[in-house]
Formats: sequence, C-alpha cells, structure tokens
Amino acid sequence: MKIDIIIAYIQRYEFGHEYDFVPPITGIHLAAITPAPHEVRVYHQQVDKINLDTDADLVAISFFSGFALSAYNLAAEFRKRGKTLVAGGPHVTYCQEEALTYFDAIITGEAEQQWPILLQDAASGNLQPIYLGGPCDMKNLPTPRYDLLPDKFFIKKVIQATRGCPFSCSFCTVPSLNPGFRLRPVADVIRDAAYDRFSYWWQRKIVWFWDDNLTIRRPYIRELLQEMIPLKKWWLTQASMDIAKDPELLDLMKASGCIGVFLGIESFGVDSLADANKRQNKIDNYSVAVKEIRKRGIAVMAGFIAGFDHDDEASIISMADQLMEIGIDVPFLSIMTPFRGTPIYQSLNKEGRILEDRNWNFYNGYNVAFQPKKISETQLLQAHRTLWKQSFSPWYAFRRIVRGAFHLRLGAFLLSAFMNTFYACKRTRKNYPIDMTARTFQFPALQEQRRPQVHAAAGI
Ligand code: B12
Ligand code: SF4
Repeated sequence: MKIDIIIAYIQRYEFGHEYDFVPPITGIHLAAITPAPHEVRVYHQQVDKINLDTDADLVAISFFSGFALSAYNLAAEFRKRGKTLVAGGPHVTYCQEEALTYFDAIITGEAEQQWPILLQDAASGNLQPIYLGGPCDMKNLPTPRYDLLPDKFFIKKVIQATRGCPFSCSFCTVPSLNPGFRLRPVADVIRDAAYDRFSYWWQRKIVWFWDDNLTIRRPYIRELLQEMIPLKKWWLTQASMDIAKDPELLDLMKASGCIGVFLGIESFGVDSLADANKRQNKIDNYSVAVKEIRKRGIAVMAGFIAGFDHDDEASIISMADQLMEIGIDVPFLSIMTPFRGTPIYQSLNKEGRILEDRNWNFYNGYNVAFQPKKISETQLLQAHRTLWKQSFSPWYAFRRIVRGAFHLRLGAFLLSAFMNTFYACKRTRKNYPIDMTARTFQFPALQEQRRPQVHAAAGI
C-alpha cells in the first residue's frame, strides 16, 4: 500500500512561518516501523502543504488535542475522496469515540505492536475500528526516517532513548499514555545519534532527545552519556530539576556535549506546585539549581504554566521577572490546559469548571478552556499575554542573550540567542499567540457521524 502519514497542526501565532525549528519524531518513527513492501511518505502540516488528492491507499493522521479540528477537517476531505483513514496519538487515545467519527480505525497508546497488524488488516480489507496499543519494550527500534524530513526544519536529528516518567504531575498525560519507564539499548540510541546523512553541519551536530524525562535512571544515563562523548555532538533534552543535585551527572552532561536542558518549573507558588503534584520542584532551590546547570555552560530552558487555582493576575505577570531572576535562558509560557486523561481534567470536570463552549482549538497551550478559580477566563488569558509580551520584550530577550554570552558554551549560547531573537521578533512584529476567543476560524462543516454501528461493535 501507499501510505501518507500526516502530523496535523494549527498555527499558534498571529502569523505563520514557513520554516520551523525542530520536527516531531512521531511521523518519521511511524515511517521507520512501517514494514516493507508498504511505501510511506510523511507530511508535517506546520511546514508542508497537504495534498488532498494524493494517490495514497491509506492516510494516517497524528495529532495533539489542540490540532484535532485540523485533523478532523483533513479527514473529512480525504473521506470525500474515498480514502481509508486511520489515526493515533494522545488525543485519539482519550477521545476514541469522537475520533472514530472521522476515521475508519484508530490505534490507542503506543503503536509499535499494533501498526503492522493494522496495515496488514487494511491491505486485506479487514480493518478493525480499534487497535489497543500498549507500552513498547523499546528494544530493536529502527532509526527514524530522517530522510523523509523536509529541509524546512532547521534541526532534524530528533531521538528517543526512553519512554515514560515516574512522576505524576496533575496536568500531564504521560503517566497514563506511556505507563512505566522503559529504555532503549544504549547501542541503538548511539547508532541514531551518530546518523550523519544531513545537508548541514548543524543538522549533523545537534541531537535533540524527545524523551519525557531522560535522566531518571542514573546508571542508564551515565552509560549513554559516556558513549556520547566520542561522537562530539551537541545535545538537548527534558529532565527533572533533581539533576542539579548530582554534580557528577552534570559534569558528564557537559563532557558529552549537552547544550540545553528543559525543566518543567511550572510555577513560583508553593500551593500551585502542591496542586500540580510537582513534588520534585523546590522553589527555594530554583536559583541554585539553575546556576549549577548553567555553571557547566548548559542553557536552561523552562516551562511555566499560568492558571493554577492559586494564581491571580499579579502572580502570573510577576513570573516574567522571577524567571529572569533565577537565570532562565529560554522560557516557554503556557496556560493550564485540562487535557483528557489527566488528573486536572478529572477534578475540573467534577467541579463543573470545564468550559463546554470551547472547542479543541482552545487546547493548544495558549488559550483558556476551563474556569479559573480566582480570576475570570478573560483575566487569565490577558495575564498570560502580558506575561508573554513582557518576557519576550526586546529588553528582556537582549538581557538573556547577553547573559548567555558570558556564561554559556558556544552551542548553548547560539541556541539561547536564536530562540530569544525568534520570540522577540514575533513580539516586536505584534505576532502574539492567537487568542481563540477573538477569532473565528472558518472550519468546513465537520463530517456527520456516519459510523454508529462501529461504536457499538467497539463497545464504546
Ligand atoms: C517531544 C514532545 C514535544 C516536543 C515536540 C512536539 C511534537 N509536535 O512532536 C515539543 C517540546 C515541541 C512539544 C511541544 C508541545 N507539546 Co508536547 N510532548 C512531547 C512528548 C514529551 C513526547 C512526544 C513524542 O515525541 N513521543 C515519541 C513518539 C514516537 O511517540 P508519540 O508521538 O506518542 O507517538 C506514538 C503513539 O502516540 C502513536 N501515534 C501517534 N500518532 C499516531 C498516528 C497514527 C496514525 C498511529 C497509527 C499511531 C500514532 O504511535 C507512536 C509510537 O508508539 C509528549 C509526551 C508523551 N509521552 O507523549 C508531549 C505531549 C505530546 N505534548 C503535549 C503538549 C500539550 C504540547 C504543547 C501543546 C505544549 C504547549 N503548552 O505548548 C506543545 C505543542 C507544540 C507543537 N508545535 O506541536 C501533550 C499533548 C496532550 C494532548 N492531549 O494533546 C503531551 C502528551 C504531554 C502532556 N502534557 O501530556 N512537545
Ligand atoms: S515530570 Fe514531566 S513528564 Fe513526568 S509527569 Fe511531570 S510533567 Fe509529565
């Protein structure tokens, strides 16, 4: 069969961009685990035009909740053209019935075992509506199909070494989506990190780990990083803040070429961290932890969330200065989003605080889909936008870049300079995150529910 894999997307800023910094790994990983003789193409809606008149026999779409409406619209268009349609990913896993309205079949959870079975069933005309995926043992996974990535991505070498996370933050689906903590054999990861068939030196040089929490299992990460040293790469990952208490690990990270670590700091409020069940974060230690990491020349990227129950406008806006004070190099600022499959969704739903009139476009991390406790939805959105504008004002971005010039190693400095300039440019062009409440997006009418018999058969 000819298979088109599409990673759906909806622009999250006022103006789009034709190029992007770093790609998802999902599409090129699914392509790599697609058995021969199927032929596969991968499209990323954030940079590619989607060919609706494709000659593919099967169209497979992956999407986050915030991009679901785009995925459903694509599906509706493909259905008109008689294509067989399948889907997977975090949204589908928790919204199975809804997804089956648009797709002929779905895979829930991790798809490594079920994908070949689904393809075989599709090829023999025996496609089932639901394939229940489960945790993959991560052994013998092939190298992602980097060759299928368009040149519109600046960085291309995205890798996964581990899956899962032992923590259980209230807003995160990882504990239920990717249960357990699993590791790929170090040799497999090193093989992928050493992959060098890219056009530009930086694409060969930079390795971005798309792991949930790479550094959790210390003996494993030590072994992996020892093997990374001879490759002389620059690498980045997500990790928990407790790495700052492990100087030996930080030294090894430096020696193996780490240029950036993303920490989920989330909040400066003790009560908010408790609500988030983020027990690994200690506010009094933020400055010291960031300093310890930056002492090795490694840039600290960090995520912050606006909209905890204890947040008000002042506490949200003040994060712009607080994150500067603790030394963050690149901040990522989002709004609390009640994704299905998370404890926060369950409690907000129980309290009747999910805003039912907000469609999936409000689930893109930059909009409000629930009733905040202390302030109104509009105040939360506005406080977030003020925080965003202040954090990426030319002056704040410039200060972060200059600070980086003094403290960061070359790769980390370039990363910080590039990302801060990128966001500051968006800010100066008045190119803000899109306010969904102020916009009417013209989505074509969604496909009528046409498969009630399938729902019954699937028992959902
Ligand atoms: C890496 C990552 C990122 C990266 C890359 C984003 C990207 N587009 O891939 C970055 C840091 C940029 C990012 C950003 C965001 N992310 Co993110 N991210 C992750 C993370 C940690 C790993 C995803 C991954 O690559 N896994 C490895 C690949 C191989 O696995 P996979 O994508 O899950 O796919 C497997 C299955 O799901 C399935 N599958 C997936 N799609 C399909 C399609 C078909 C047809 C089939 C058959 C199977 C299938 O098969 C694959 C193999 O098993 C996950 C957490 C997680 N464990 O999923 C969060 C996660 C996906 N992110 C999430 C969110 C919310 C975001 C943001 C919106 C956050 C924000 N506030 O801005 C942004 C969106 C930005 C964007 N442009 O897409 C949520 C999504 C929740 C949801 N229901 O939508 C997750 C689940 C974390 C969470 N909070 O719970 N993210
Ligand atoms: S530490 Fe990160 S990956 Fe782990 S549960 Fe919390 S938010 Fe999710």
